[in-house]
Amino acid sequence: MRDKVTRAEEADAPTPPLRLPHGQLACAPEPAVMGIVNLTPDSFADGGTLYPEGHPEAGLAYAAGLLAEGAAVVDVGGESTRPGAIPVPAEEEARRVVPVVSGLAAEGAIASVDTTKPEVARAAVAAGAQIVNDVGGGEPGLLEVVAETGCAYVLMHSRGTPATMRDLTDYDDVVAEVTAFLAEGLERCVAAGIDLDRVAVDPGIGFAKTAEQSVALLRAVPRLRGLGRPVLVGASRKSFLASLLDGAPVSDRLEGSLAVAAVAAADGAGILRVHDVAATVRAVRVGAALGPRR
Ligand code: PMM
Repeated sequence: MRDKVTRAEEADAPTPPLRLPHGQLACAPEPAVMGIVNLTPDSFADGGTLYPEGHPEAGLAYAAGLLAEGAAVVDVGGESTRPGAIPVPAEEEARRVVPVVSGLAAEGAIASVDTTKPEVARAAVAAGAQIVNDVGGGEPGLLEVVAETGCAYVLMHSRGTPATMRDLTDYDDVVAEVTAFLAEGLERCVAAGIDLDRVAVDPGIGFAKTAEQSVALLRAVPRLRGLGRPVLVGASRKSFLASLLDGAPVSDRLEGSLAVAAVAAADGAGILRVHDVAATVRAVRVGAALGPRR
């Protein structure tokens, strides 16, 4: 009974916006849609088509398309995080992301940089990125850059590295442990001098999680909202969908991704990181209208 009351209270609390260096990102009444631009030769979802070495035009044109489809933010990444991916040196990663970030900033668009490296974050923020999307869980060096530059920050739960995370899925209670990690991470942000109105939290779907654990975390969005910050959900085209959809390959995961987006919107998620922007914008509009769920 107590649990029910808590869930209902959490579902009713308004989702705060994310404060940016220039303005803010509204995360309610519908979640902000964050479109993905992976500038890597080995991305699992788009096969590296946006990475013609030294030619940012393809990445920029693609990003402009996502904005036209309704993305509120474009997340630019230069290193694949898929399990087993090969690490990229910071200099090379910055060379990939900076031209696209600065092109987006020049157009007045909100760019986010997907990185775990302080040097890359610093270069991208200098080029105009307003959000550092940290899939590394908050290393002190990266928090320092966020505090110094005044950018916004996504704190994501993960364990290990892309090389090791598949073997790091032992949890007693995945929802409790991820929630505790994020709560502790928010405290580390405060200690580093980062105002919490600039921070979003993310359970890290697929990062050191089995399919069942990813599903449990998606069901826990109302509870994660209890942390008081916008909850980012990154589930688009991910492999847990294959286990729900008879092994569907990446190319057959659109409907599953949209189902997650609609339910996450109904549950009050603040930001959805997705590949298929136009379809997701429509799905979340309906999902948000049907929430909050009880
Ligand atoms: N997933 C990926 C990369 N970056 N960032 C956040 N905040 N949350 C995620 O779930 C996340 C991320 C991996 O997916 P991709 O290879 O399709 O970009």
